[in-house]
Amino acid sequence: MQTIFSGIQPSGTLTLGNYLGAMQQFVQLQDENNCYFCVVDQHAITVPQDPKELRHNIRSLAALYLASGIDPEKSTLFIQSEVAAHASLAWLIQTSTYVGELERMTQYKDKSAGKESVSSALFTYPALMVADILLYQTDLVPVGEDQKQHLELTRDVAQRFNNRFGDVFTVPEIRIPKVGARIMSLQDPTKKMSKSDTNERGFISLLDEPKKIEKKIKSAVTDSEGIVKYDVKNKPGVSNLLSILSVCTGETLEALEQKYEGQGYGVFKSDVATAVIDLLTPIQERYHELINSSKLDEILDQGAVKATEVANQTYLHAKNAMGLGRK
Ligand code: ATP
Ligand code: LTN
Repeated sequence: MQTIFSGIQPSGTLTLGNYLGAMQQFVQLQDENNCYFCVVDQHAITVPQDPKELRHNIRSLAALYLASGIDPEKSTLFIQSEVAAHASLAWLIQTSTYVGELERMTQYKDKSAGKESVSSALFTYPALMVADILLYQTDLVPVGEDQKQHLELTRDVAQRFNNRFGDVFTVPEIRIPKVGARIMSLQDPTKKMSKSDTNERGFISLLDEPKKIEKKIKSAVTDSEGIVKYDVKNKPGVSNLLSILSVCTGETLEALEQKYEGQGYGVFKSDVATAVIDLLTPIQERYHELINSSKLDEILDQGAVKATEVANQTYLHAKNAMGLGRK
């Protein structure tokens, strides 16, 4: 049994990319491992958020974790800001994280590009992510492809801290799915699908109605060749839809290429839409049962208690190892 940790930001409604790249792995992993899944609300505030909307998004994300199949009997589900040790350890971690390392982070470069006032928290954000992971003595972190660089940094910082202060942290491994690790925007298939995209047609939200899903997939950017073939470089749009269909149905990319040989994009797109709708309908039903229930609060309360217990131990260990405080 391994310890698993992962987090998702409540920065909007989850997209199909989040589900296929991250959530689907979480659900599979929870049967045989000790899992912690977190609503990382302190990460979301590294860019401006409307307080009312943020409150809503936090609750909605927690409900979506459960609706997607996270089982509170098997996994610990909690909200980051309800476990004080995350921010506390992040400060200690910052002292072992170099400015040069943070400057190389592509997520920071992307999110700060062209902006005038960029918060210092957006820059130091990876240190908080490192703290999230190390607090639980995590063995494995399941994430989408875009988080690889942050995970490599986590390993470097954990090793550096251990070398200086003794064996405090487990050095985690990264787990990225083979297909679905990078679902692209439907409108610009060279950009990743993102829940904070300003163009709503670029992403499918897990809560989109069937009609909307169909419309978005039918208007997804492809090419004029009319051949259903997986070729990311020359046919990014079609390849993205093929990946989506493959992870939704479990069929291999090769089998799907054969199935749609000589058929053009009409039938193909309509099958992609059906597969996505079939995947999301039961999730949406469970979501609507949960979102206003007291059961959701109970689960999150229990999750915070359990996470706090484990996180405090590691935090104390790290703090003592660095010589802070009196004992
Ligand atoms: P934001 O747009 O606010 O930056 P996001 O949509 O990129 O958010 P995160 O909360 O940063 O989502 O990511 C949650 C998880 O989903 C991470 O493991 C991340 O790697 C994964 N993920 C995000 N976008 C995609 C995508 N397009 N394809 C596959 N996995 C993804
Ligand atoms: N940085 C991640 C979200 C995140 C995370 C984590 C993922 C915060 N803390 C810990 C895995 C483990 C993102 O932007 N997707």
